[in-house]
Amino acid sequence: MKQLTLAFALLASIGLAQAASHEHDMNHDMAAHSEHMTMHQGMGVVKAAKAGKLQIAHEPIPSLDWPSMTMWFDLNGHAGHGIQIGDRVHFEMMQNEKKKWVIEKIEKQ
Ligand SMILES: [Cu+2]
Repeated sequence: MKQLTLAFALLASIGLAQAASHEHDMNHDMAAHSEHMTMHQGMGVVKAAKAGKLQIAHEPIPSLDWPSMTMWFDLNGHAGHGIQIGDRVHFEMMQNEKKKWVIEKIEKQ
């Protein structure tokens, strides 16, 4: 949650009075933002891994109209810990501001 960290850093750097008035706008922005950040569910098998990324041969993802394919996903935070190559997984992902697909949650099936 880089954005949250940034938001808190911002809040900390401005005065309390300003922070109070800023809060409403920030909440509003976050609410609007979350509408774009739709979570999608996928199933697949982990094919490869590198720092902060997993390659998954995923099944079709109806919510995105994606066929099955093998692709790399970014991992958010601790997502992916304990997951190994060859694991069959269920995952939840969303597209970030840079249009990259990021796995927020992944678990072995
Ligand atoms: Cu894909």
